[in-house]
Amino acid sequence: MTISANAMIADPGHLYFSYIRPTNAALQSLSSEEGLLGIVTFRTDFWREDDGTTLEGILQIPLSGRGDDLCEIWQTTQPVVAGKVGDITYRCSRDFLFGSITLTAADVPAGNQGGVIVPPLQICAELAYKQIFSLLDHHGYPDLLRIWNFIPDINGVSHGLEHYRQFNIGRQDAFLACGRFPEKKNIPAASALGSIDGPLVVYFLAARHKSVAVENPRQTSAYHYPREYGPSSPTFSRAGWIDLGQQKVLFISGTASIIGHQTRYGGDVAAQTRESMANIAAVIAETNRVAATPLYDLNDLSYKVYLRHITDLPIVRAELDLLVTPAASVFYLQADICRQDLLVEIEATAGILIDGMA
Ligand code: 3EB
Repeated sequence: MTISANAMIADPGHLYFSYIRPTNAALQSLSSEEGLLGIVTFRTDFWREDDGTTLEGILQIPLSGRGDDLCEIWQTTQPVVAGKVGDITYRCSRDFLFGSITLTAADVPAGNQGGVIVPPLQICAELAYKQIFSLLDHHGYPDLLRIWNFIPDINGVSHGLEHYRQFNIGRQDAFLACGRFPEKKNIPAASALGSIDGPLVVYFLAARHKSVAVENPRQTSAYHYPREYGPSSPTFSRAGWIDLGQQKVLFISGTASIIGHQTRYGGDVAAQTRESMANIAAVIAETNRVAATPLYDLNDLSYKVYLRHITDLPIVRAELDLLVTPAASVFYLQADICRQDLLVEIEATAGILIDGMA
């Protein structure tokens, strides 16, 4: 294929992601690769060298370490530069920016709003999202495509409110303050999981080009959940879809056994898995409808499955094996889920390349 100079200027570059179980050596050689946007590890053991130092440029998510030895790698075909601003560490190409921010609630004093205490975690969530939006606005990556939130002790309660609900207030306040809400301003796809103690960790992928937010007809949009789930609703969309020309990338948010706004099958992890997958299938159908082309199906996706109880893994795997080709990439991690009655959350991503399209 010949590419004209103009086409090269317009080419946003491809976006590659992979889920692997690598060694320290493999990671070190990866971290010197040209188009590297980010490396995320969910392991707890190998990120330290023998001398106790941390591998440069690798984001460590503080999960329990039960589940797969997973590393997530984000790369592009364009040159990448690294930067740091405020509490954010990032790497960006001309068209993509991958970043992370880590804030410790214990370092932030509780606030006071007209005599009402503002919990430190809520303040951290608001600060994290405000820093992210300011970075993206300043550097010209207006579209927050996908974001992952790891909330310490997510179902724990302090200041009379569950941590996840505190997080939701701070997150929504930042969207409002930065003019990114109401929803027509494009809400990102997201996952929200519980981490083991420690800091709030958020990582994200943003783009210069606009993505399309997709909702699920079987579910109330999360940003319209009623108040019974907390004072502020969660600000995320069910999926984000971005058309890069030859490549069409789909990010499906963490998806659970929720119909409308209600949890289904509390206590039954097999049924929750089937319902989550039915929701993912509905999001795919909705994406194909919006794209006006049957671009995706369940077998094109790479999956990350978060289990509240790692002992449920054989049950969940057996359900997925019935629904998805054995060739699909499926990784399992242990993490708490944002509602006490949810046992499983599944996220998925597809980065299909279309040959012969300009
Ligand atoms: C749900 O649908 C399940 O708060 O960012 C999934 C994905 C969930 C993202 C978030 C929450 C979030 O409400 C939980």
